[in-house]
Amino acid sequence: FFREAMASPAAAETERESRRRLSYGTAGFRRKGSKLIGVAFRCGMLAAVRSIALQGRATGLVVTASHNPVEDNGVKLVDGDGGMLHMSWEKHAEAIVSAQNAVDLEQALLRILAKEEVNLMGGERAGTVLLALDTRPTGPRLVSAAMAGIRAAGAAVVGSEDTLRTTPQLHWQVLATNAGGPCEEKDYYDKLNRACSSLLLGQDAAVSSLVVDCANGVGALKLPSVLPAVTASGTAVTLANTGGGTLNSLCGADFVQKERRLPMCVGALAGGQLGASFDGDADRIVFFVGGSESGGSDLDLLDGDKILCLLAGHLKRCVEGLGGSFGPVAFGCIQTAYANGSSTRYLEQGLGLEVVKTKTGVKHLHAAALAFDLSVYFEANGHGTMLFSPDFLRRLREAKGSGSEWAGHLLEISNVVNPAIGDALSVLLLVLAVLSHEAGGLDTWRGLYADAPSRMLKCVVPDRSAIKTTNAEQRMTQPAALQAKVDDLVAGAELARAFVRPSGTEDVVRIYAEARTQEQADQLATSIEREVA
Ligand code: NG1
Ligand code: ZN
Repeated sequence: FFREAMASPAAAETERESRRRLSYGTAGFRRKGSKLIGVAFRCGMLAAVRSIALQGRATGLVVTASHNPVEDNGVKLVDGDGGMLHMSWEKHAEAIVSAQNAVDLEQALLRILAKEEVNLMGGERAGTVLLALDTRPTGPRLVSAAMAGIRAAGAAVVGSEDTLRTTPQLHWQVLATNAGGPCEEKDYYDKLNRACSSLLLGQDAAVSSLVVDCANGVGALKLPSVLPAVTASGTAVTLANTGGGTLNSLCGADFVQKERRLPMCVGALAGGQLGASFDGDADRIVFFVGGSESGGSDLDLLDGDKILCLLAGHLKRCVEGLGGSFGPVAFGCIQTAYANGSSTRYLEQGLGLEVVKTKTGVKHLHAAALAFDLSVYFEANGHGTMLFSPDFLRRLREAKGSGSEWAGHLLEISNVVNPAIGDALSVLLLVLAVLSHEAGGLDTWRGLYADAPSRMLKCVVPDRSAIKTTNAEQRMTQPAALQAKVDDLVAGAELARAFVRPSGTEDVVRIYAEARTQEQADQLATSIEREVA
C-alpha cells in the first residue's frame, strides 16, 4: 500500500514542506496551515494504523489550531476512547511526520507496525477514522490530504472537507461510535437538549441575558442547535463574533482570559447579564461580567478555575444529598499549577474537597480524573469537563430506581457532560443549569473567592529543553541553581508562589507568579524573568 500512497499528490507535497522537526506538543502538530499538507497526509495514515491496531475501533483526526491565529492550522488525533491520542503513540506521530523522504517514511512506518504488532499485509485490516475541521480557510485541503492518507493505509473515512465540527463534537462522536450507540451530530444535540431541558425547566433562570462571543469560529455554527432549552427557560441569548470577523482576533476565550478585556462587538454587561467566550474550535470557554467598551481593566473574569469551583460546589451538595446509604463516593478536583491559589484554597478549605495537581495539558488532567468516581477538571484557561465513572453511574441508576431525586439529578447532569474532553457547548449548558439550581446564582458565583494577584510572563531562551521540572511542573530539577534563585525570590515576597516551565506549544519558557498584591506579583515575575533570560 505504501508505494501506492506515495504516488498521491498529498504525499508529493510532503517532500516540499520544510523539514523543521515538529513535536506533537500538548495538542497535536501546529504551524502555518499552508505547510501542513504532508503532515495531514501522514497523520491520516497514522490514525488509520491506530484504528487497525485497535482491532477496528474508530479513531479521529481533527484539523484545527484552536485559539491560534487564522493562518495557523493543526492536526490532532483522537484515540479510540474519544480522548487525546495515547501518549505512547505521540512519538510514532513525531517519527512519521519528521521522516525526511519516502524511504525514511516507509522505514518509520514499518518500525511502528512492528512495535505495535500491526499487520497491514494480512487480509483483515479494517479501520475507521472520523474526520472534522474548523472554519480555517486552509482546513479543506488538509482534510483532503488526511483522507488520502487514511485510505492509503486501508481504513474507511467518515467525514469530508465539509465536516465542520467543534473539536469536542468529534471526540464525542469517536467515543459514541465505539460505544455502539447513537453517534451522529444530531444525537449529540438531542442528548444535550433533552438533559438540559429537564435541568432548566421549572427553575428560575439565573441569567436574564447571555451574550456568547463565538470567536468567529465553528462554535457559532453549532451553538444554535443547543439553545432551545436555554431560551425556553427564560434566558435571552445573543451571539456575537459569529464569523463576520477574523477568527480569534480581538475575541475568543484566549483573548478574554489573557487580556481581561471585553471581546470585540460585546458591550459592558450589568446585573443579571452574563458573557461567555468560546475559543476557535469551541473546546474552551470562559465567562465574564462587567467590563467597559474603552477596554478598561474592570472585567470580572470567571475563568476555568471559577467554573471548576462552581461545578464542584454543586456536585458536593448533590453527593451529600445522596446520603450515607448510598455509600462512599471518591470525589476529586483536578487542576494544574496555573490554577489561581485562591481557587485551590476554596476547593480544599472552603469545600473540603480533594485537589490533585497535574502537569499542563488536558491529557494529564483527564488521566488523573479517571481515578475517581466523580471528578471535575479544568485548566485556568477554560478547558475542562467532569467525569462520572461507569460504576458510579451504575450506582446512581440503582439509587434513582429506588427513588433518589439526587441520583436522578446527577444522572441528568451526566447527560449534559461531554465525557471525552472539555466542551464549550456542554460547559455553557452545565453552568447555566447549575446557576439556576444554586441559591444566589450569578452573584454568589462571582463572590466565591477573590483571585490572588498573579502575573504570567513568557521568555525566549536558547534551549528551553534544558529546564526539567517535577511535582506537577511546580519545581525545576534542572537548572538547580535557577530553582534556588526562584526559592529566594519567593521567600522575599508575601503570600507568594512561583514556578518556571517550558511551554509545550510554543518555543518559550513560561513564568508564573502569585503574591499578596499585584505589584508584588509583577515584581516577582520580572525578577524571575531576569534570572531565566
Ligand atoms: P503550554 O504552551 O504547554 O503552556 C498551553 C496552555 C495549556 C493548554 C495548551 C494546549 C497555559 C499556561 N498553557 O500550553 O493550558 O491549553 O496550551 O492548548 O495556558
Ligand atoms: Zn481549543
